Amino acid sequence: MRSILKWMSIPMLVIFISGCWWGVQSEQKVSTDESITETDLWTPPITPTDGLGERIKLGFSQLGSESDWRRANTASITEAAEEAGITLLMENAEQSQEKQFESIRAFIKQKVDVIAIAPVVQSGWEAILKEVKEAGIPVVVLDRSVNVEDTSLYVTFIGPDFYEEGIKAAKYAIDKMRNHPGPIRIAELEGTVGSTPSIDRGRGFRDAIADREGMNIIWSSPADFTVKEGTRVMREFLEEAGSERPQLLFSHNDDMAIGAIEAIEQSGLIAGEDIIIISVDGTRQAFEMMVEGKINAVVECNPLLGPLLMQATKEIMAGRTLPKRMIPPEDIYTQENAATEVKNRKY
Ligand code: GYE
Repeated sequence: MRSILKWMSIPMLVIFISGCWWGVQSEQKVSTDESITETDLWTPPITPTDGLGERIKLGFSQLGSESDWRRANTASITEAAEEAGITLLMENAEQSQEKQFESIRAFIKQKVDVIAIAPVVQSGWEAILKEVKEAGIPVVVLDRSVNVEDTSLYVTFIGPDFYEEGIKAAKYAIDKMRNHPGPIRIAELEGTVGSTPSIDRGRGFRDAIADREGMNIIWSSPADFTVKEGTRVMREFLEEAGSERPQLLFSHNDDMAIGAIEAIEQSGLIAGEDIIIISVDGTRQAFEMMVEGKINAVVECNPLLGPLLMQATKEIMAGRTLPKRMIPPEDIYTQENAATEVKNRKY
């Protein structure tokens, strides 16, 4: 295998490896970023295994358990590791980057074969990733990304395109409000400060609403991706707004939207009518709320990354080069198709 790989050009490799992936994950087609250059690609310092030796040991630093998305993500990784016969050492950092560093150092000491990280925030990773590189352990970045200049510090980033999710949400908002004379007052519940999904969903949404005059984000605050904070922050928005209430809410995840609905209903307003609600993730509970008419649209963000992570881990251990970026496919759902889709939701 190694000798075949040696003479393949990088674009060929990307296609070749994508091919392997698509074979394994046929129901979950992954796209890759083909703008990646040869120097961006990580070359394995390890001796490839033939798959017959000891079980692969994967250390995974999960960032927390703040939402239904996160719980589904943790379950997917646990199940996929078991199915793949990979020994998983998983640590929950409870939203602390410092704790993530500690578990990563512990993984180095335990001599795991591969380290996967779902980073709570995107900055501050350079030094720890250098430590991991010096220890000769390959890193997979999962879900949220890291902002590092030297991208050779990780092998691949498997995770959604959050900017695109923000754009999808904004396009729905523009369409939904097309007959509204405006100006349109928008409230935004942001996720964890400094996290990639919060930064990029906010950016995508803003860039896309700039196309339609009179759509203004009047209220915007972080609510940490949780139900509880969603209720608290939305209550504050409504109190501040008085009779000039928001006409549209963009929530960076379903949990905060569900929390916000509680505040909206407590204030005597009708969620989904008096205030149009758009959120991100696509949890079963959000689908049920769409069926009830309380949420208008949900941009899907896929947490079921376990099989992709296990596949990547095996490819790395087999000495193969991976595409630098893998993006799971995602959709947008509205009240029109929620009832037929709700039963298909896996999380
Ligand atoms: O949207 C949110 C979770 O990083 C994509 O984190 C993930 C986000 C997800 O808490 O619900």
